[in-house]
Amino acid sequence: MTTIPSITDNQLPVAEDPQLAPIRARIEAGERLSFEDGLVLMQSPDPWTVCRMADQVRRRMHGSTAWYNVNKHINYTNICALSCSFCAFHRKRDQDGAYEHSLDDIRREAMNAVEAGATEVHIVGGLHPWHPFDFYTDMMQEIRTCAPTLHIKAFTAVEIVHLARISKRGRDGYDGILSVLRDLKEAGLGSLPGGGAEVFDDRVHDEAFKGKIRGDVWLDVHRAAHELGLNTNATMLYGHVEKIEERLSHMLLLRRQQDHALASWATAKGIELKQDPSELTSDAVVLTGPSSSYPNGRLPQLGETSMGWFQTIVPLPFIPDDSELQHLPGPMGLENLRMIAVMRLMLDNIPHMKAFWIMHTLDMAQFMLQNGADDIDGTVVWYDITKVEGSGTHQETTVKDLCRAIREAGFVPRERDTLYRPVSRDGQSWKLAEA
Ligand code: V47
Repeated sequence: MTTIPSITDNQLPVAEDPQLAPIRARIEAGERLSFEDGLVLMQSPDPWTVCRMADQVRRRMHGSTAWYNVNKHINYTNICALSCSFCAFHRKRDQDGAYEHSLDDIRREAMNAVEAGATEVHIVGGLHPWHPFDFYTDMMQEIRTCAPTLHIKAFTAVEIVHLARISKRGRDGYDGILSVLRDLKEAGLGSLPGGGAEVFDDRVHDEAFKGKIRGDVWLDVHRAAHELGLNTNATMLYGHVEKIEERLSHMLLLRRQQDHALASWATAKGIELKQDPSELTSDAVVLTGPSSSYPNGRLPQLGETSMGWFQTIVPLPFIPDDSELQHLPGPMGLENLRMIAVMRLMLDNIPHMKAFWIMHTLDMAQFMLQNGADDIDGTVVWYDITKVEGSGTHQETTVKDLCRAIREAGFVPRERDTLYRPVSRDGQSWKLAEA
C-alpha cells in the first residue's frame, strides 16, 4: 500500500517546493515530463503548486469550458467468470444478487435513455460464462435499430478478449481482437470505455486481479480499436496495493501508446514530432504547451486521421467497500486531487481528463475541475460497479446540478456527445452544435 508523503505535524505548508521549479519551467515551455519529474510531483510536500500547474495546462487546453454529457450506464450482467479482489460488482450465477438482463431489457433501457434525452449509453458487464458471441452483436444491432441517435460506448478490454475467446478467434491474439472489434463496430459499437486497465504491472496484477488480462493485452485491445478508427478512453484504478512508481509506469505506457496513435495526425497537422529516447518512442506529441505552439489547432478532431486515439483519461480511486480488499483504506480527497493534477501533467498527449463524479462525488469533482479535469461525465442514472453508501444502484444527477457544479467552480458548462462534439439542445431533442 502506498502512502503519499504529506506535511508532517510540526511542519507548516511550504510556500513552494523548490524541486518543482525546473518542472514548472518545462511545463511553461510545453516540454514533456519524465518519470523522475512524476516522482517529484507525486511526493512533493506542496501539492497546491502541483495543482496550480495542472490548472494552467488545463486552461491552455480547454480555456474556461467544462464538459458534461447526458448518458446512461447499463450493466447487462454482474455474473463474471473472474473474481478480482478489488471488485465488489461480480457475482457467481447462483449467488445472491446475481443478475443477467435480456436483450429485451437492454432495448427497453436504451429507449428509456432516448426518452430522457441521452446521447450515449455506456455498457459494460461481467464476463458472462454462457452468452454466445451473437448476444453481443445482437445487443449492438438492437440498440442501433431502436435508438439510432445513441452513441454506443461499450465493453472494457477484458470483455473484448473474452469475446475473442468464446468466438474461438484465439486467446489473446491481436488478430482475434481486431476481428471481434470489427464485427462489433459493424453492428453499432461507437467507442470503448476506459475500464479494466487497473494498473499495468505484473506484481499488482497478481495481487489484486489475477486472472484478468495483463497490461500488454489491455493496450493491444485499445491499439486494435484505434487501428479501426474507434476512439477509446483509459483509466487507472489507484490507491490499493500499487506503489507510486507503478502508477507512473502505467501513465508512461499509456503516453507511449498515444504517441503512436497520434503520430499520423500530428504529421498531417505539421506538428513537430520530437525524439524522446527515454520513452523508447520516436513520436512524442505534446498537446499541453503554450497556445503559440499550435497555429493549426491543438487537439485532434474527428476526420483528421483514420486512426482512433485515447480521448479521455479517467483516474479511478479505489473504493474498498464490500470488496476482498476492504481492509485497505482507499485514497482520500487530497490524494485524489493530486492524482488528477499529476495525470494531467504527465499524460500530455491525452486531450481530456475526466473526474467521474460517481466515484469522487460531485463536490470533489468541482475541485478537480480547478486542478486539471475538464469533464465530469454525465447524468449516469444507474451505476452498479461501485456504490456510495446508502445510494444503492440508482445513482443519478440532473443536468441542472451538473451545470450548477461546473458554474460554481468557475467554468462554463458545455454539453458534449461521446466524441467531444458540442451538443445543442431543446428539451429532450438535441443536435450537434457548431464547434
Ligand atoms: O473497469 C472496479 C473499476 C471500472 C472498483 O471510459 C473500481 O468514460 C474503484 O471504467 N473501486 C469501471 N474502481 C468504471 C470505468 C469508467 C467509469 C466512468 C467513465 C468511464 C469512461 C469509465 O471501475 C472497472 C474497474 O477498473 N472498478 N471496482 C472499485 N472497488
